[in-house]
Amino acid sequence: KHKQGFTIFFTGLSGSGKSTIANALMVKLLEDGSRPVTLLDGDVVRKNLSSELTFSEEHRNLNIQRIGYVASEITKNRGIAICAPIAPYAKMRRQVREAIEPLGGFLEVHVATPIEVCEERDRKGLYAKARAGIIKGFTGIDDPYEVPENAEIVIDTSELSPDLAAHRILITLEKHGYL
Ligand code: GGZ
Repeated sequence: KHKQGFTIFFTGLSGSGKSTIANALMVKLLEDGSRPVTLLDGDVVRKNLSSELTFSEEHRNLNIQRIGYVASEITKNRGIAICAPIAPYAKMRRQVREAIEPLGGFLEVHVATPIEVCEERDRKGLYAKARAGIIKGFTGIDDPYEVPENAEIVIDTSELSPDLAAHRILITLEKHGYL
């Protein structure tokens, strides 16, 4: 009892599978039932917390700063925060990590599904729009994604199902003593 809180911070391209894995993980953590779980999904945050922001570097960074702040408060209060933004910039990912690590656990999960696979899926038709120049500054097409170098977990959803991915994360959380 009185375990510390922790944050699971997903990062990866649009369509890489972050939301699907994050949701599967949330279900498993809720089954465990010991602590409240808060999911801060990229597009939900965009709608509710960052609705005035664009996808410029400055605004993406502000978006990640907000997500990081909410996650740090949850972690401090011994809850579980699951964040699932693209978070394309290493500097911001490091900033969030450094803010949260003193308050509890922090686990970075790089959903490293190849862009060819994300684009092939194109569940929202956004890659087609980006290729056509209808959306400008789309991550991985004409906007940067800085590949994480210190993620605790790397998952490629073209090789691993969302459920197995969530299971792997759960095992890692146990190994770190967070659960
Ligand atoms: C990247 C974009 C863009 C651009 C709209 N670049 O697959 P989705 O649709 O549902 O998730 C993507 C989401 C990315 O928002 P984040 O808040 O996660 O990004 S960041 O961490 O960089 O702040 C995508 C949609 O918004 N989307 N335009 N230009 N993704």
